[in-house]
Amino acid sequence: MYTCILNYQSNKTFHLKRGLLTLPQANIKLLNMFPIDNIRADFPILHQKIHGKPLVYLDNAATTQSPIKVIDAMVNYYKTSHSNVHRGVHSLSQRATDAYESARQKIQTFFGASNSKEIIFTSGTTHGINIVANGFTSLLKKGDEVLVSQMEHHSNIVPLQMLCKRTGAILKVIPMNESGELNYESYLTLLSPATKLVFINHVSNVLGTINPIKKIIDKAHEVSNAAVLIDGAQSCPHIKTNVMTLDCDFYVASAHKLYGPTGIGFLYGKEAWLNKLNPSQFGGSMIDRVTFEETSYADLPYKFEAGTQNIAGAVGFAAALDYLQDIGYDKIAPYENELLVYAQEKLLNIDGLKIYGTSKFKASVISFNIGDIHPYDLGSILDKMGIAVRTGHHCAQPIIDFYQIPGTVRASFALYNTKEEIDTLIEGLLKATKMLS
Ligand code: C6P
Repeated sequence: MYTCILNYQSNKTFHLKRGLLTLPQANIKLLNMFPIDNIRADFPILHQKIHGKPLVYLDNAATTQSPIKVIDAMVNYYKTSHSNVHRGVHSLSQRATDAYESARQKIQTFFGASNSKEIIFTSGTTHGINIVANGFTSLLKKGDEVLVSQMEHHSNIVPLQMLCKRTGAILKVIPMNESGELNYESYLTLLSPATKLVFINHVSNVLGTINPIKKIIDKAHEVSNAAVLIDGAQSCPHIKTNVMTLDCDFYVASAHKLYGPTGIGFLYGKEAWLNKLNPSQFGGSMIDRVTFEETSYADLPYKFEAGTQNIAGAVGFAAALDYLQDIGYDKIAPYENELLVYAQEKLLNIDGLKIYGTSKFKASVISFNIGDIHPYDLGSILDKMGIAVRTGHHCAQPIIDFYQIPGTVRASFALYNTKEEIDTLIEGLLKATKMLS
């Protein structure tokens, strides 16, 4: 039986047979060449024991670990260049400013934005989404419509819900099916000239589904010229993204899902849209001129960067992008896909195990339950075996309600995971199931 698992932005599809990728010869070579031992050596945190057992870290959709190059870049910044940016004439401040602004440029080129003004530093995906949702307060009126998908993270649902409360706009939900795929036909029915905003994730953090975002963006533009925000939190570690090719209006992501530090991310917005949005955080750095009567805002991108930013985080973020670039998505994606297929096959051999999210196009995220065992119990026992998975609703309660379950166990794979670790997970699950049944 063949399954198509990967859907790149280029619409490339790899066919899989019994866990073996039937790739062109060149790509098979890439798989064989994947330098997993060297890569694992780059991540100091992986080489430790938890409860006396070697750590098996399978919670990468929550946070990825950082390679030593990222850690060193931040330590080096603090040792040699730490200061505040855009404020001082002194050398350290200039060094810090250079590091901060060159991180912005790195993000711009990595994600294919046309101008570094379109890259706003944020504390992460959630912050970026809030900037956009708050900014639309003055642009929406009663009766306008905003769309969100049923498989969205709370970070998308809640800011939009609040925006609707403030403006009288109506929140509409694009439904999904049992396999965890968006119902594209329903999306087309929901789209109308009243649609002003569409918020959608590229990859679901619970189901792993890769959504057809290019089609979604193009249709939104065609029908109503609605602005589309793509939540790239879960896709950017697996899928190379170019915001200009996608033609999305906004794109958000977090560095900590990309082997970078926590507390830093970015919002990409088309310049014309960012110019229309009002900022929602006010203070130093984001102003042009202040009197007691009136304040005018700074130009992009600073209008949205009030107060002192996470400068060391920006440095770490840039180093993480360098790290990813050095390895290359062309190697990472097939390797992670191989892990996904291997894990799915092994998991499905466990009696009573059900996978939630069986879309044709998936990233390396697997949510599952075993019989009636509570996911929290499974996760706690796995932890005692050194295996880190996430359990619960994963900040996407509507998905959990859809399946009428208490939550799921979620294993999510990164470029440093191995098939041996998946074997350890399977052994752990078999033991835990015996203990709990
Ligand atoms: N999902 C997970 O374990 P922040 O926290 O701002 O960096 O990212 C929020 C967020 C937004 N969208 C999606 C699709 C996400 O997956 C996340 C974070 C983590 O699944 C923590 S809940």
